[in-house]
Amino acid sequence: MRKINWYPGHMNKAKNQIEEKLSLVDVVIEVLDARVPESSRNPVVAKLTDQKPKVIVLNKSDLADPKLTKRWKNYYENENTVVVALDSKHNSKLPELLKAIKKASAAKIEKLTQKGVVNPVIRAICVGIPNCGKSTILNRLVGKNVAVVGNKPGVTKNQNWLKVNQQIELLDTPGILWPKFEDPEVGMKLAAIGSIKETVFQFDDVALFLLDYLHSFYPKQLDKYLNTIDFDENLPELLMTMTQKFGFRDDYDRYSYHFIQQVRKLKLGQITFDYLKEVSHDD
Ligand SMILES: Nc1nc2c(ncn2[C@@H]2O[C@H](COP(=O)(O)OP(=O)(O)O)[C@@H](O)[C@H]2O)c(=O)[nH]1
Ligand SMILES: [Mg+2]
Repeated sequence: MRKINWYPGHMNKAKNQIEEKLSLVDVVIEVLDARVPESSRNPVVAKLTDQKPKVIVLNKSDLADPKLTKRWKNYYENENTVVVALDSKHNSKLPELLKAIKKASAAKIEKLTQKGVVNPVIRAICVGIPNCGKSTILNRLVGKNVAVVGNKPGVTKNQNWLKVNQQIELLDTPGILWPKFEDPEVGMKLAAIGSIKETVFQFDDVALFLLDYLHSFYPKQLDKYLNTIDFDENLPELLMTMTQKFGFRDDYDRYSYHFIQQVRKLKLGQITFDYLKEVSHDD
């Protein structure tokens, strides 16, 4: 598998920036793409935020396989982590997320209340890789409350906080992270879902990856899409046949691009690209 080099450099700088921001917040909202929860997760941030109450958002769940989303939710949930699946594009309010933030910060609120703080405010930040939906979520949460709460003396320099409601404030700039670099398959998956620039990968590489993945995990959907075309173990041959049968003559590259688009547009159904077998907390 050819390796995709999608976000060169700046890794350490980003890590330091995130670390700095994390020190300012009570709760971390880690946004993942529900179609690729593990592949859109940054292992460094998972570690950096280990000790913080956390909300994991499985965003774009409207595009993901609901069965798998349930499994991933179950997989990530623990006493420090509340997980919610969201479609933040088509919902103007995100009450489940507010509830999750409250739940994750319950201990902190309790502590502040015991200290005598009258209306404790919880501070949160959205973090995640580019394109996972951080800005969309931030806008949904803040809604019309775009008022900048302003700098808090002693807490932060040059950081603006946005008011979500009486109890929650959100850092106005999300933390941007990088996905795993080492694993070429992660690159293929992120290319498949449209999260990395189209200039850094070959369409046929990604189309072939998709055929292989769909054949293994979503054979029925693939068969239905192939219609009268018989599946061919020789995937480049199959892709060529598809190119011709679907009216793209011998334009393998253009059809590859079209096929990727079809998958993104759910023409093969809701697909999750990080597969997870049934899990239970007793395992
Ligand atoms: N289908 C779907 N699209 C979403 C969802 N959330 C965000 N998007 C889209 O994903 C793209 C990237 O979102 P954005 O908020 O800019 O991501 P950011 O780079 O993390 O800030 C935009 O086109 C959004 O409309 C979602 O839950 N479902
Ligand atoms: Mg953004």
